[in-house]
Amino acid sequence: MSRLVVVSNRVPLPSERGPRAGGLAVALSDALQPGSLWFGWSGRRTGTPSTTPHTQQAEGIAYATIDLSEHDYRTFYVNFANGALWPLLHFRLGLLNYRSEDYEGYRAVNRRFAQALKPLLRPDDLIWVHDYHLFPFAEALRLLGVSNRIGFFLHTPFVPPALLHALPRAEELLRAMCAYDVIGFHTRTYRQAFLECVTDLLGVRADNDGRFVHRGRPVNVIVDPIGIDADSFAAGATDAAQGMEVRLLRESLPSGRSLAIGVDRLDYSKGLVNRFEGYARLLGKHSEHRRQVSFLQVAVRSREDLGDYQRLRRELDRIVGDINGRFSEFDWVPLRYMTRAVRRTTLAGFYRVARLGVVTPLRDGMNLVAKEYVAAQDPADPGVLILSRFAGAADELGAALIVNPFDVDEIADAMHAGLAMGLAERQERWRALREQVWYSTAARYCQLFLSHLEEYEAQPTPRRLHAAW
Ligand code: ADQ
Repeated sequence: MSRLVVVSNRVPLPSERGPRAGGLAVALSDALQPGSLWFGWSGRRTGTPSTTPHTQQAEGIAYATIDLSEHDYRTFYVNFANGALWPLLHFRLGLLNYRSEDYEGYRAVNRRFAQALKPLLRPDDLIWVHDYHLFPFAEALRLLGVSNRIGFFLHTPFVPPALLHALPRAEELLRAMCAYDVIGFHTRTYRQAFLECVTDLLGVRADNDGRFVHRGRPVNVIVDPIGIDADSFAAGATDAAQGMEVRLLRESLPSGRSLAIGVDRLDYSKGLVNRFEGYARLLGKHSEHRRQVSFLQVAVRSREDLGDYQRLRRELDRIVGDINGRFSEFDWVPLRYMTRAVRRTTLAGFYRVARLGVVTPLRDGMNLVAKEYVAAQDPADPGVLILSRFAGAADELGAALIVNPFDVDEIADAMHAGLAMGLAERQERWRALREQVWYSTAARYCQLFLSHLEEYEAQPTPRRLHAAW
C-alpha cells in the first residue's frame, strides 16, 4: 500500500495542540494511518530558516516541518495568501491587495517547501496537498523531477473567470495548479467555476466528468464535500452536556430563556456584522423576544497581522457595545461576545444547549460549524439551524432555514421563525439534516479523495515539459 503524505501550510504539531485542536487534523484522522507523513510550516519564524525539516513522531505518524523567515511570513503568508488570495476566493475584490514582491515570496516559499519535502519522498507515495497557500506546490515538485501522484483540495470557494481575472498572474497560477493530478472542491459550483476558468484563461475544455488534459497531463477535477466525525462529535456533545461549563451556561438562562449561538473565526467572510444587525433587527421588530433570548457569539481571533482583521475587530466591538447598550436590561444582556477559543468538547455541549445555531457567512467553502451544530443536537428536542445560502454546507443542508446573509431582515425573520418553531417541525428538519451529516462524514471525504488519487495512473513528467514549467 502506498504511504500517504499530507502537505498543508500549517502542521498541527501534536506537541502544540491547543483548544482549537481539530480542523484539518480531525478531518484527516481516518486517512492518517501509522506510517503516514505530514509536512508543512512549523508556525515558527526564524532568522535563518533551513530547508532541512525538523521531525517528530506521534502515534506512528511523522510530522516534518520547516520554519519561515520573517520576510517569508510577511510576503507568502500574511500578504499574498491571506491578503490577496483569501479575499479574492471569498468574492471580496475590494479587499484584494496585490504586490508583485508578495507574489514572488509566495512562489519562493512553495519552491522551498518542495525542496524540503523531496528528499523525504518515496517513489510510490501519494501526496495530498491542502489549500490556497499551496496552489503552485505540485508544479514546484514536478520541476524537481517528482512524478508521484499529487492531489490538491481547496477548502475555500473558487471564483468564476470574471473575478479571477482581477488577480494579476492568475493565468500563471492556474497553469501551475494543472500540475496536480486530482483537484478537489467542496461543491459542484466551485468545481464548475474552476473549470470555466481553465477554459477561459487557458483555453482548455473539460469533459462532463471534470477531466481535461493540460500540457500532456490528464487532470481530474472532483467534488468531495468535507464532513465531521459525526458519531464522536455527537457523543462528545452528550458528555459535555453533563460538564461544569455547560451546566453554568444553562444556569445563566433562567426560566425558559432560549440561547442562540454563533461560532466562527473572527473573519470578514463569516458575516458577523450582518448577523449582529439581524439580531438587533429581531429585538427591534419582535419585542416579545427581549429577555427571552440570549445570543452567545464565540469569535476566535485570527490573522491579526492584517489591517482588515484589526478593523473588523474594532467594528464588532463597537456593534456589540451598541446592541448591548440599546437593548440590555439590568438583569439581561442580549449579546455575549467572546474572542477566545473554546475547547471542541465544550463547544459541542454549548451547541446542544442552543435553540438556534446561527451560521451566516457571506461566503464560506463549507462551514463545519453548521455540521457540528446538527450533530450535537438532542434528538428529543433539537434546535434549529439558520444557514447562509453562500456556505458550501447549504448544498447539503437544505432542511435548515436558508437565508441570504446580506439581508438582515431575512436573518431576523429566520431567528423569529426558529424561536417560534414547534417540536414536530424541528424534529422533522433535524432528521433530514442528520441524515446528510452522517452521510458525508470526514471518513467519507478522505476515502473519496484518496480513491480518486489511487485510481489515477502516475504520469511521467516528460523532460520537455520541465522546460515549459
Ligand atoms: P474555517 O474558515 O476555519 O475553515 P469552519 O469550517 O467553520 O471554518 O471551522 C473549522 C473548525 O474550527 C470547526 O471545527 C470549528 O468548530 C472550529 N472553530 C471555529 N471557530 C471556533 C472558535 N471560535 N472556537 C473554537 N473552535 C472554533 C476552512 C474554510 C471552511 C471549511 C473548512 C474545512 O473556510 O469553509 O469548512 O476550512 O474545509
